[in-house]
Amino acid sequence: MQRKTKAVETAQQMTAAEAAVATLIGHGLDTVYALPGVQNDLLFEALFKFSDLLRTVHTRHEQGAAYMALGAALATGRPQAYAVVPGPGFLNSSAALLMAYSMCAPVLALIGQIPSADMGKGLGHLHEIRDQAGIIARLVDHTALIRKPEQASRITAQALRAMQTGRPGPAALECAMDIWGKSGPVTLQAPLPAPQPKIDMEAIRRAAKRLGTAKRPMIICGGGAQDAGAEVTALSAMLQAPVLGYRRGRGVLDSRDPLSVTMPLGRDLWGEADVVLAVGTRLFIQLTQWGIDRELAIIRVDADPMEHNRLHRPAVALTGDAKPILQRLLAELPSHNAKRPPRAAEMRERHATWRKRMEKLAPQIGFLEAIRAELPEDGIFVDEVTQIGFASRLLFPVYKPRTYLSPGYQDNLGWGFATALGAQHARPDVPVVAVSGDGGFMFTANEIATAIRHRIPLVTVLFNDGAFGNVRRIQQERYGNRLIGSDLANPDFMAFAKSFGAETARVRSPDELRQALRRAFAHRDGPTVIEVPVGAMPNHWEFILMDHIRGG
Ligand SMILES: Cc1ncc(C[n+]2csc(CCOP(=O)(O)OP(=O)(O)O)c2C)c(N)n1
Ligand SMILES: [Mg+2]
Repeated sequence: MQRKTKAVETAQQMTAAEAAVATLIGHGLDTVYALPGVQNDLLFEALFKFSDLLRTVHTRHEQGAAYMALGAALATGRPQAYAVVPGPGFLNSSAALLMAYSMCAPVLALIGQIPSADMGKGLGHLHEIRDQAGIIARLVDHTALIRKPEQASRITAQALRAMQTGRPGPAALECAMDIWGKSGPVTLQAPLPAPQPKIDMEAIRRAAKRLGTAKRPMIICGGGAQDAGAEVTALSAMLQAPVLGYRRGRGVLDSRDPLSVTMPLGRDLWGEADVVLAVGTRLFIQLTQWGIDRELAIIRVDADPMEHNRLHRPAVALTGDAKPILQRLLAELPSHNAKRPPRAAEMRERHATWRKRMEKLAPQIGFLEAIRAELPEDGIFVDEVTQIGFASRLLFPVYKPRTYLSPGYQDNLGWGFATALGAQHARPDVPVVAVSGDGGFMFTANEIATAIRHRIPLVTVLFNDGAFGNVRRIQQERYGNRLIGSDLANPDFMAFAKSFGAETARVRSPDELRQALRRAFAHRDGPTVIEVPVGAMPNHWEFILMDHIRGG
């Protein structure tokens, strides 16, 4: 039954921009990441008016604003917003918006428009772009144009609801520059409840029976399991089922639990399992690389019903948020559950065996251990498309949900620094550390200025090998050492970071890194950049790109 939501206040005279901003505040948002310009002047007037309740964090490039909103959304699990001018402003933010879509992150883009009377006429207004709405609609599932102040609050609330409905993800609102400033009688819209799909209890029972009678059950978590840590942990213990989290599923089950696995051990376990419970994951690697056969039954839990059958028809499909579904499953399971011997000792041994085989990654392991030793349990680690990042996906222990942010299937190089800034801004209570290569860091290094301006104490560990090292290695190993476009002329990173006012350190060993991190985490007034000069790093790909283990 759809509940009618009451208007929180009676109508009052407001501009469209004020209505939108007041609605964001009414939904619990406390920040807009933004970069101004003439089309959004009247939006910024509203942001000024409400600045006691909603902070405007301005960046130096629109990609920075959008990545910061993404980082804030990933670190908190709550919706976040950014605002940019149309045309180039929107396009500058688009790689981050694309990424928010691929990561199912609730990011709201507020995008300006040319004067309403001329939209679509192709006159060539400042920042005009053909069919902006059409381009936006390719990037996000929900988009709307604010046409009148009277509609602005409801349209904003609908966008925020859409971001939490079904498969979560970004939404976008456009508003013409003259409409932002138009006044009218506005009734502020309270949050609209997101419809929850009814949980299929018959499917819960079938899933419980399958899992309960399984000999070697296994759980696989993706980003959609991040808010179901307690339930996954309880299910894992009840079933003695190992839990595989790679990248976006890391931290759902604490890495210190011997049943918590990542790759490559997860692949061995996939090869042995008879029933897999897949929670909020596309199972892309498993189904396209590791293989599937009739001996393995899959139970899927996904907020998006389209996801269940994309690659394979599961034995049981459950649609909705993971948490309530797993709670039902936990209640149903004991009446079906077989007794299984505890697997802790076996799992410890298997972890140790793989750990030995991965010793060739010693340089990466050393630095990752140093970071883990200094980063508190609830500190946040932001992964990047760099060799240390790839190794972290396999080897960095993660203790809690939402403390390991990994860039999803888009794998945008250069997301890390700005996204981590957003995470640190939204979670000032915990330290955030970003790792980065010299290549990726320079994508958003300009945002050191943002960290200084807004006193964001992000700690960045920058691994400088003077190259797009990952690309260089591929050229060396696969393309006869024909090196092209992979060497980098770098600034003196310490002088560069210092010139903004950042704290800096240059370290050469894991021990030195630990000391530098200790100092950096104690400095809560602004950013620190720690440079680690490194040589070529050993190849990690054999532990990530592994071929089939089932299905012939
Ligand atoms: C947006 C984007 N452009 C290009 C790539 C391809 N790419 C993947 S890794 C990489 C090199 C990264 O260099 P660096 O950040 O220095 O890390 P390193 O490999 O040296 O450790 C490139 C260019 C990408 N993943 N994303
Ligand atoms: Mg590099």
